[in-house]
Amino acid sequence: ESGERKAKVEKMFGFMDAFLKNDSFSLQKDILDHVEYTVARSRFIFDDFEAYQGLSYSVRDRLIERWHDTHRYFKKKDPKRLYFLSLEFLMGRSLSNSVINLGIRDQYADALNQLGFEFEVVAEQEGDAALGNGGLARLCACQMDSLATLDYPAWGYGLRYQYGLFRQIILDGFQLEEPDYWLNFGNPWEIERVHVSYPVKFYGTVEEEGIQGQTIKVWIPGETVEAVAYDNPIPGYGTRNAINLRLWAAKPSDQYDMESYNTGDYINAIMDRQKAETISNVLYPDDRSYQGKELRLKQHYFFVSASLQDIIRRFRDDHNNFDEFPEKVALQINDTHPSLAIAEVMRVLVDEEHLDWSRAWDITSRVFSFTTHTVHAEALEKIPVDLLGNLLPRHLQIIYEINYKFMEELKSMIGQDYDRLSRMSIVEEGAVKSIRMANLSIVCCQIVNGVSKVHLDLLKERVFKDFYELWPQKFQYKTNGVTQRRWVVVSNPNLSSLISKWLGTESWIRNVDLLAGLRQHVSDPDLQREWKMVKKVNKARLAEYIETLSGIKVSLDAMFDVQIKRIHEYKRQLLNILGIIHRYDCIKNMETSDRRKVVPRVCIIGGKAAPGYDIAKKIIKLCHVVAEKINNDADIGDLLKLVFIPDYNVSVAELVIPGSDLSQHLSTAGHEASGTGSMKFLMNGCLLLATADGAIVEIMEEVGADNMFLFGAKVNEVPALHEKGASLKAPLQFLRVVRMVRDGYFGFKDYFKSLCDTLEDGKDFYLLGYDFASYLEAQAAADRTFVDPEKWIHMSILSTAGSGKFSSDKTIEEYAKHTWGIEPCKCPF
Ligand code: AZC
Repeated sequence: ESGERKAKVEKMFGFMDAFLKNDSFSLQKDILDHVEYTVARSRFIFDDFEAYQGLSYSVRDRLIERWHDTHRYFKKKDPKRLYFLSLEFLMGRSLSNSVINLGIRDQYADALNQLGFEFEVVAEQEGDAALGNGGLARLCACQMDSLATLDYPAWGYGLRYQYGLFRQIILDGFQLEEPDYWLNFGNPWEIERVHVSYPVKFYGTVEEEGIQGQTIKVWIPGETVEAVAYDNPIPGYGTRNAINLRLWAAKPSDQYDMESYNTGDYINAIMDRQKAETISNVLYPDDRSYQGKELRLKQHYFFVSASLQDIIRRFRDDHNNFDEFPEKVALQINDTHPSLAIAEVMRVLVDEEHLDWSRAWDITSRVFSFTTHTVHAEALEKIPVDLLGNLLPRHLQIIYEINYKFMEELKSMIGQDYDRLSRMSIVEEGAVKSIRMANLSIVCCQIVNGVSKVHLDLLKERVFKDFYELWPQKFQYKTNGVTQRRWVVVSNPNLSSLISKWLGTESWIRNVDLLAGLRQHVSDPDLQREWKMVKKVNKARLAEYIETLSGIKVSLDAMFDVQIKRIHEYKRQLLNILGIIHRYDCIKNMETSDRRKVVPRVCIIGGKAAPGYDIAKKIIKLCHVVAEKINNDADIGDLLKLVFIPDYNVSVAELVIPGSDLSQHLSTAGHEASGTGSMKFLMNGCLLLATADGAIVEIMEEVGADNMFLFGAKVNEVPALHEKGASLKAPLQFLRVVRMVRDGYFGFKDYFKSLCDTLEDGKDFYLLGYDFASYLEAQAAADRTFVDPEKWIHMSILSTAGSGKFSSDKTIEEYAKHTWGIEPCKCPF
């Protein structure tokens, strides 16, 4: 740091702790400057989108300033840093979140007003950054917000996909996928770092060389691609700290290969090089299972290699002894996707730094920790050996060596139990010999985390049983959480103000334990009235959105009943739809006088199906045909409506969640690792109708089972139910609604046949039939409660009051203490 330059700047400008000012005049001037000079539109004539751009660039300036100060401070203090490696981050929009975290939302709103614009309208111009699939990816985004807010010295690393998660288009009730070329209109939130770039190598051969009497392996790669950094500052709330999310994009390498140029085929040589960019082009949209695809493996290694070169370079700036690496660096691998990093660190230490194997292994196993997000064994990555050996020949050798040593150690501990040895081996023998990335991660990492208490139990008892018996101390869990900044303050400003008013402080935004203070006011009629008012306003906003989308007018007096998440058989959107058919059928068969007792419902479903997931796509279509029938049945009127919200994403969630009364989390027990949607609804005072699965079990402990509507088989009952198989008979009501679909009551009889087949006795793996009766009971209980508004509001307030445990701030504090060993490092000015 140049003290001289700093003194000069101070003298010229009169140094203040923030270089940029936040008074209304300065903000207006900054917005106009950016409109004129960055966006290159006239400062006199510009539209909402250009206002969004100018505004965002001016916010970005403020982020950059904090970012610089934070990183200068980190550099000075040199704390142990956390590097959070994830192939997916689902950030959504940045504008509102940034200005709220910077504490200048109102100032900006005022400045915009002076210029003739409205903040909300301008903020709506922003598209979502959807560089991820679902829960896992959104969790990372929430955790970045908490890491910044809690002043942890952390970096996020990811990939800058050109195409984010596909856009869902609904045509005649069928899902179509459209590419999400999200960078089309520029991205004011990133900073391209042309000078931060690293070569990433692929293919080639491994040769042996003798150096000082030792034989070492040398990888002679066959292809080089350049990784260029794009930085996305992440501001903390109520702190000057802003951390970095560094995303890599692939570019052709400068290290050109003479041969292709010498052939004289200049154009084709360039076209070939251009192919390098495809590596980071597209996010894989399937969140179910891993297919051994070369491009995907290339993405993983591209990401791992670039990130580690960057991390090691930063470490080397201040250290030259790798024994200090674990004291200065924590590497978190988010699911197994980045787990090649283990082999890469070993390769660098052994082949490039010439450390002996055991020292290198000791260091490597002390820096990594691993979190798994699934209970489904088929979602654990397996990389075919042929593929890996071709793309990364040296890494395959290293993984074999790690496995060899592990197997030897294991044999000495458990003897010749070959079944168990083969189950635990990193290498899976079989028709396609493969590397089990989860086993590699468990063998290497000192700590393996699950994402809820139930998830850990399942890991211990089922998924990683053998490993748990060997190393019980490795296995921990950190219950997932979501950030109250985005999910309440940004998306539900009315509720946020109401909470602050009743708690007498805004401190809950940083110290979420304070939310529990709402309990003492729960019976206050004033709070109840205001709480109800806020819900009504949010429902009106959602109703307006629904009307614009679908033309359907919904009544604000109806219960808004919502299920939004990726479409999966285990998440049982089908159970929801069958329940709706049942409700419809009951109303149709009711005496008119009884209809008066029916609680009107607006059922809302949203979510994307993986493009190749046939059954999930049929569920979407079923939802549409059922909606078509019900919504056009004049006889039913406002008693029941069904709406499918297309293209569900983060910003849609921000609109839908605050306007919901009831939210459904229906996974067959033992299938949802945690679930985080439930937490967002809970914070917003929506009541949950749920199975006792994943984090719901802990939510029950916090808010009390009597403040929720629970149903269905329990985690420990499911295996026995599966054993009963075909002898498990579904109830008549269930058979009746399935029959309606099967017989073509809603049309598309042939198309739905395979879907109905999954529900036959003995084939109903997800136990829809078994759980149906208790599901309907839970629904009936929700109806009974809804007609007692006082009781409903009471439960709603208690839901928010009990949601503190599910803030990502809590999760991150746990990780910091018990997994990463990092301390806050707060930028002082
Ligand atoms: C999800 C889990 O399904 C969900 O239960 C959990 O809450 C979430 O991770 C965060 O831990 N898993 C995924 O989203 N998985 C993929 C591959 O996208």
